[in-house]
Amino acid sequence: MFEKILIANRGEIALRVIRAAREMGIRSVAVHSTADADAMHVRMADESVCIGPPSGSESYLHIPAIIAAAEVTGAQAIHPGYGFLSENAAFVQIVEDHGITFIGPTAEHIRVMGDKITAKDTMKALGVPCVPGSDGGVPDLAAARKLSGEMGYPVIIKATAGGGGRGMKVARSEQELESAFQNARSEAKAAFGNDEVYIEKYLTTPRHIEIQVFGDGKGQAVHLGERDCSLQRRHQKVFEEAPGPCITPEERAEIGRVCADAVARINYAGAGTIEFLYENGEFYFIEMNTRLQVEHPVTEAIFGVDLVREQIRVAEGLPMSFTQDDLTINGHAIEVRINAEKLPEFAPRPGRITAYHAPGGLGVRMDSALYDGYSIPPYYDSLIGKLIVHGRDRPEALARLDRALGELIVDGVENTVPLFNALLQEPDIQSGTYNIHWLEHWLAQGKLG
Ligand code: MV4
Repeated sequence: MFEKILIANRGEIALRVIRAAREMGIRSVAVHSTADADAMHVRMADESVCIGPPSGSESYLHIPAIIAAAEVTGAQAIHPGYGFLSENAAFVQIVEDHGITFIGPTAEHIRVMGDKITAKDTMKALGVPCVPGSDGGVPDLAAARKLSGEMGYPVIIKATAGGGGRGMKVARSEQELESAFQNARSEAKAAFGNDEVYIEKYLTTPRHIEIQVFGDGKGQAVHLGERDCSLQRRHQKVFEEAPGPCITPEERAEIGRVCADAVARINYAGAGTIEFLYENGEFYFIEMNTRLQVEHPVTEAIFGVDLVREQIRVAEGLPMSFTQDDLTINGHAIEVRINAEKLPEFAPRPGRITAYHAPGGLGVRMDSALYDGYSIPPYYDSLIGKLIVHGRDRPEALARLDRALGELIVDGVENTVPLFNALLQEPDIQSGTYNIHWLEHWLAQGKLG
């Protein structure tokens, strides 16, 4: 059993991991930049190590400093959280080469899923339904023209090394193909140093439905249903819910079984998310994320499990504490992301928090590293809290969200709370009738001013 683990992250996710570790009797080591000396994760951990100056690349991304911190404190394992080094295969290899356990999947699984063509090939071979498209990379414009003509427009051109929406171009007709193809290539080259692209049929009005999977690394795996994360702005999720308002129990059982079987067969270890586009009752695989996601609490709420505890157990070589038959859905959960951003532009607003009060009561969870008087530094992302509500059904969760937002006080920096107050008034949000374009259309109509 681990006696001490290091958390290579900051903010609310660092607290999330420290809390799970403490409940398991495991001591925690926080690492921090000089800008985060007063951060809550440093205060909450059992010990802390300063690993560098403010910029992420010189601190939370600086592998030698993190390895040194683990070595000097005697931490036996490292939890990466999300972002930063969480999907960096080279980091995982270095951690393991130093005799430290990485709490997450193997370097090889991260590498496979990081290359979007290899990920798709792997999933397809495992029986996961994929978006129709090119067989691997598309070498030149002539090949792109031929395939797109056969498949029919619209098509989407994606970077093999991309993901999360970076380096994608849509071509709605053959006339648009040449510039879309060349732009996708040059953007991919500039962003990832790799200009390989692939092509898919463009789905015009899908929902983003992702399946939570969990493996023990030894051929056992389960699924924990889906989350609907369709409400996004510029590929940043703002509102997530589980179960998906449009997914039937039969659809869940079927796609869940396919996903759990797929990750079992590759001996996947730990938490993973298989992302799909969902349109006209069909699921189409797009990407797999090999980390714990920001929105994992909605899954924890409806299944009553602690996913970080399970990650730590599996990293220790223990079995998961549940089987598929133990996993049943209880009610409905919604998460909203509270970002230090000025609306309607979503412009980052670092600064001092002059008052903070977290909501409470039945079915309310506030994951945040804020405190009264804290200064949000300008160097990192703008997520300052996640409000998660759980109710017996979706209407109860929506009412609870409205009530909890009313209790929440975050003064001193503008933030995204007014967005959620406005969204709760919308009939489409109340009914769960939205797709991946809904939020951008709504914002373009000037609904936030
Ligand atoms: C697509 C698509 C339509 N058709 N692929 C964007 C992020 C990346 N993970 C995949 N993305 C998309 N891939 C096909 N074949 C539309 C998107 C997309 C999107 C997906 C999920 C959530 C929000 C989105 C917003 C714009 C485009």
